Amino acid sequence: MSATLEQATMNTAKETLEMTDGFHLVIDALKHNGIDTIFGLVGIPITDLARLAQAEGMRFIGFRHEQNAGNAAAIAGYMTQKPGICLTVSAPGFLNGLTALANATTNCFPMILISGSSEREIVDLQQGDYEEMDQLNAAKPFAKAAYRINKAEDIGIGIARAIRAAVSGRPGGVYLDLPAQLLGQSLDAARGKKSLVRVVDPAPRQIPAPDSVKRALDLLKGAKRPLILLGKGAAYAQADADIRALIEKTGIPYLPMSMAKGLLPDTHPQSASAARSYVLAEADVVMLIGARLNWLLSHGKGKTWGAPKQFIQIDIAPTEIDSNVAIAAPVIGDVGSCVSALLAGINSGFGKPSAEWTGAIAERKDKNLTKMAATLNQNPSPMNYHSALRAIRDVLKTRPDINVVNEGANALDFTRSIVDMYQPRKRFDAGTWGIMGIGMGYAIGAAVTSGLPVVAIEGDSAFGFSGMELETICRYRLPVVTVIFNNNGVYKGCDPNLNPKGPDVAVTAFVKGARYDKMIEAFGGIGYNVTTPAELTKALTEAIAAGKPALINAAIDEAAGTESGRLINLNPKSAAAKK
Ligand code: ADP
Ligand code: TPW
Repeated sequence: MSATLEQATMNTAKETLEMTDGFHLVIDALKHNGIDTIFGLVGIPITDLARLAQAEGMRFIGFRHEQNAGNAAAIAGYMTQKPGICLTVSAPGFLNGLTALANATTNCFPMILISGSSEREIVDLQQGDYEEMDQLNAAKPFAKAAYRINKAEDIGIGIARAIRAAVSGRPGGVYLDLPAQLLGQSLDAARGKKSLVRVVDPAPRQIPAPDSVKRALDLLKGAKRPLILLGKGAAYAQADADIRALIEKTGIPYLPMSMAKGLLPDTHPQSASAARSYVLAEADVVMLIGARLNWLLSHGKGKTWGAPKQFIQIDIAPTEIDSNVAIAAPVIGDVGSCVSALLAGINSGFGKPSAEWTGAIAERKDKNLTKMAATLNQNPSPMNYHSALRAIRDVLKTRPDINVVNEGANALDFTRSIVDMYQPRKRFDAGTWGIMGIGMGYAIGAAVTSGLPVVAIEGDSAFGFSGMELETICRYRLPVVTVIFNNNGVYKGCDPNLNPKGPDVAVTAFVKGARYDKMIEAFGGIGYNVTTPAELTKALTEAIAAGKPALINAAIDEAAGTESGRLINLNPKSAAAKK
């Protein structure tokens, strides 16, 4: 045998001997699709999967609770249009992650929850395996889609399917079940490589029907008091320039929903935020762009909406249309394609809204802003939400690139209306559910994804749901500054205990004068304890400049705020009293 032939034979033998396994194929399949980060929490059977991810050059961000890892993945998905990946162990780990998956689906964020699971034959006969659970079926009602991969050669196609399900159409959460034995299955390396699938055009553009665009434009043309409502679907779409052009070209006043703040700077002259109740009540034609008429918009009816109106709704999900009230002009497609089609149809015959309408809005805005300025400029002692938020607003104005995470009741409502946003996709909050507990997960996800600082503005109760992740923030040295509005309780801290015979404190009360700043010091972060707006300004400025993990315990008046924030009317007692 010649030397070359001998070498070739040896190579062939080596190739046929080279094997891969489920662990490697999962990582290869994710990397093959441009996914470079996993958020998760290790244990049997996925510790080695996480190790391998790291060894193969991916980032693995390890959390203290799976819900927070899932929230980080979800917000990464919202920021990038690529599914965020959360990796957990079976049963309890999976269930901890499931809340985040359900929250992602509810908010239309693309994410994939990947959980290890027990052997099918044991689970299906309920023979009591370690962390046994029928996870696939448990996930189904809470996810946009749920899949299980049973054979190593299906890993490529299974991950492709999960990616496409997460990001195409209306984005959402996908569950992917990986039985432990799948990860250990070996496969010929060449066959394994061939089985990988790169998803082509995972979220194809969805062009709206021309007659739907014409119908919408006709309605808009005839409007006397038009209004545009921007939702987080509009922010997600990354069609920022066209959305701005549509608003400026038509001259129509607009309202951003909470996470759409900054899509255009909040200081934009056409923003009607400071006259919100007025425009919602008075508008005659309202164009919704990536926003649902759910509870956050009073379901499109009732006192909030005042005068009868007609709706135009741009959405990728056809079944969203007519979900709460009749929609006169649905435009189905992705926001980018729909907005550019509308823009193309706006010609010189398209008049700007009357001075009567824009003038009336400007008048309300002036009045409300003057009133708000007077409230913000007060300096009560102890400080309250307004004086503390004035300080935060002024610092954040100097750093429009900073990500803002926000949760709580009063802490959420006041921050939303007082702290202006200047850039798209920089505000992440309690969202569609008004859920508490997204704080540290979103903060970590946003810091890792953007590489930019995060300021998390947190009610003391809200913070408690994810507070242990301060250790994660310190471990990864993330530039996250957490500000706690500490008023000693859920909502307020001064409720009386209504059971004088019992040993316990009021149902809303926490330990008084708690020092959350000491928590971060335990992990090597920088703690600040502040009691005045001036101290808050100094601490926040310093902490942002340092770019290191920090926590500011901002002690505010325990009587400040209201129960349930601005949702007082949703409390059954108040709702019953109104009837
Ligand atoms: P908000 O809470 O800000 O009002 P919602 O979460 O209620 O926003 O609504 C977002 C809407 O945007 C959903 O109905 C969703 O189907 C839609 N959506 C998400 N992404 C896109 C997209 N790329 N194009 C069009 N619609 C989208
Ligand atoms: C998962 C109910 C809504 S707001 C809130 C709770 C517990 C906390 C309010 O107090 P906080 O804010 O954070 O101190 P502030 O500024 O008013 O003092 N569990 C979940 N989600 C929700 N929404 C709740 C409970 C709730």
